[in-house]
Amino acid sequence: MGEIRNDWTKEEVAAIFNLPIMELMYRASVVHRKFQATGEVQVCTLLSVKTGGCPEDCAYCPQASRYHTEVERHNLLGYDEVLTKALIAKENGSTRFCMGAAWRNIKDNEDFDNVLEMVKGVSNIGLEVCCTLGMLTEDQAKKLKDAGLYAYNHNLDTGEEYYEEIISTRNYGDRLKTIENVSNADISVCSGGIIGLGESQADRVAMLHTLATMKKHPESVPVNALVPVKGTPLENNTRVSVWEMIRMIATARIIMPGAMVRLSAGRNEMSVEEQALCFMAGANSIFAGEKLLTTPNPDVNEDKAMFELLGLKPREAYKEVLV
Ligand code: SAM
Ligand code: DTB
Ligand code: SF4
Repeated sequence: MGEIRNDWTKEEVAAIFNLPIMELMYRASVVHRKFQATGEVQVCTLLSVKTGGCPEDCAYCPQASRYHTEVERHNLLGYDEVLTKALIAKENGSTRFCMGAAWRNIKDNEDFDNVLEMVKGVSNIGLEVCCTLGMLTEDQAKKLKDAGLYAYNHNLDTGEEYYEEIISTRNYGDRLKTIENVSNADISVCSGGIIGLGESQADRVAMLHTLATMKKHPESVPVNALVPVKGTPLENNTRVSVWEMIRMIATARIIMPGAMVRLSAGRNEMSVEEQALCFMAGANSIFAGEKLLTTPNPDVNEDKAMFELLGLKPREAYKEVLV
C-alpha cells in the first residue's frame, strides 16, 4: 500500500472504503506520513466574485436562480474589491485564493476579461490563484493559464450514476471534459465532491474511483459535506456524520496519496476534535475565512487557535504536488 496508482478497480476502492473505521484511519495515516509533510495544512480562502442567478439546477446549490433562497445576488465584483479581499486573505495566512462565480460556463465577454485581470492581480501578490467558473473550453483554459491561473476547481460532486438525480442541466461527460481542458492547459486540477446528497455508499465509491483512475490524479480533492440551504431541494437532508467525512477523506488519501485532500464545506458544524480526526485521516487542506461562497465557515482566529493546539502549520505557496 502507498504507491501512486491510476489503475484501481472499483472493488479495490470499495474494499478500502469499507474497512473498519479505525483500521481505515490508521492505514490512511501511514500513507499520509509517507507522501505528505507531517503537520502541514494548506490554507485557502474563497471569494464569491459573482453570486446567485445561476441557470443550472444543482439540487444542493443556494445560487441556482430557480430555487428561492435568501442568497443576495450580485454581478461580478470590481477589481479593487477582489484585490483588497485577496490581500486580507494573505495577511490572515492563506496561500491560495479561489474565486468562484455562479456561472454555467465561461463566456467570452467582458466579465471573463475582467476575471483574467483579477487572476493577474492576485497572482502578482504571491498567492496561488484558483478559479471555479463552471465549464470552460480549451482556449479559455489557456487564457486563464496565461493570466497566471494556478488551479481550477471543477467538482464531480457525486458518482456518475447518481449525478442525474442531482443535476439535469449538464452531464458527467461535460464535467470530465472541462477537467481535461484544464489539465491540458497545465493548470492544477482541483476536483472532488459532496456527501449527504442522498447518495449510496456505492455512489461515493464510484466518485472516488473516477477521480483515482484519471490519467493523472487531481492535485487537490475537496471533500464537502452538504450544507443544506433553505429553499433548495435538499434543504431537509440530514447532515452527514463526521465518520462519513473521515471515511471519504481516508479513502481519498490512500488511493490518491500525493493529492491535497481538502476538508471543505461542513467544518462550521465540526468540533476541533472532529476536525483533528479528519487531519489524522489524511486531510491536509482547509478553506479559511468566515464565509465559504455563501455559507458560514469558522472564524480565522478559531482556526489559528486550532492550528496551535494541534501543532499544525500552514503550507507554503507553490509547493510541488506529486500526483
Ligand atoms: N458554478 C461553478 C460550478 O458549479 O462548477 C462554480 C461554483 S460551485 C458553487 C462550486 C462547488 O461548490 C460545487 O461544485 C459544489 O461541489 C459546491 N457546493 C455548492 N453548494 C454546496 C452546498 N450547499 N454544500 C456543499 N457544497 C456545495
Ligand atoms: C469546493 O469543493 N467547495 C467550495 C469550493 N470548492 C468552491 C465551495 C463550497 C460551497 C458551500 C456552499 C456555499 O457556501 O455556498
Ligand atoms: Fe450554478 Fe455552480 Fe451552483 Fe450549479 S453549483 S447552480 S453551476 S453555481
